Amino acid sequence: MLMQDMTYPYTLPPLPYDYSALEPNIDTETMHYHHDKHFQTYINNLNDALKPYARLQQMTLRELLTSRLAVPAAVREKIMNNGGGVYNHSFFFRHLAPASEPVHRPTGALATAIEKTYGSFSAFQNAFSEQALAVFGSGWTALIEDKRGRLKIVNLKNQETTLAYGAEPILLLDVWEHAYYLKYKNERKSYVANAWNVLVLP
Ligand code: MN3
Repeated sequence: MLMQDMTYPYTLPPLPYDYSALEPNIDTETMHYHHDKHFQTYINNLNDALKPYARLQQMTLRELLTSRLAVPAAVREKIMNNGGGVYNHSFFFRHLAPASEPVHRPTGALATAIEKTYGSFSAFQNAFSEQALAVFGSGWTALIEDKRGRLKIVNLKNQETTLAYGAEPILLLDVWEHAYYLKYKNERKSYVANAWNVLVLP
């Protein structure tokens, strides 16, 4: 079951590959910190915020994130921020794979849609990378299909999610510094360029 369909209490899903599997594109130490510490912290904080609210504990993560006003004001920001962090990271880690696997180029309907919208996969990569470099501070870059069925690259601040667009991410790249700083330092551009070797395209 996907994490977005789960309810309280949330637990850290194991990485579906080894911590070193994405080397040298994403280093082992970053994977340990990012998955075991950062992701775990969002999960802990979300559980902590939900602890006193039996009603919210019955709601799935997706329901929580799309029912902002149903969440008491006292914990709304905490649940939206940390729930968003859980949603985004659950997607992010699941949609990375070792560079050797043949899953890093779009196929089928997505390949056709990308070509139609951007001209070519490499033109799409350039557009997506450029947008990832334009995220000011912490956030994410995502590819979504909007409500009219068009592909769209969107930037998300902090732990906002694509659910704000009524969509699940097709592709989602973490551009918080914690995603790359240990290896790439301030070179987000190199991180984004190398991320294409390990990002999974459906
Ligand atoms: Mn992160």
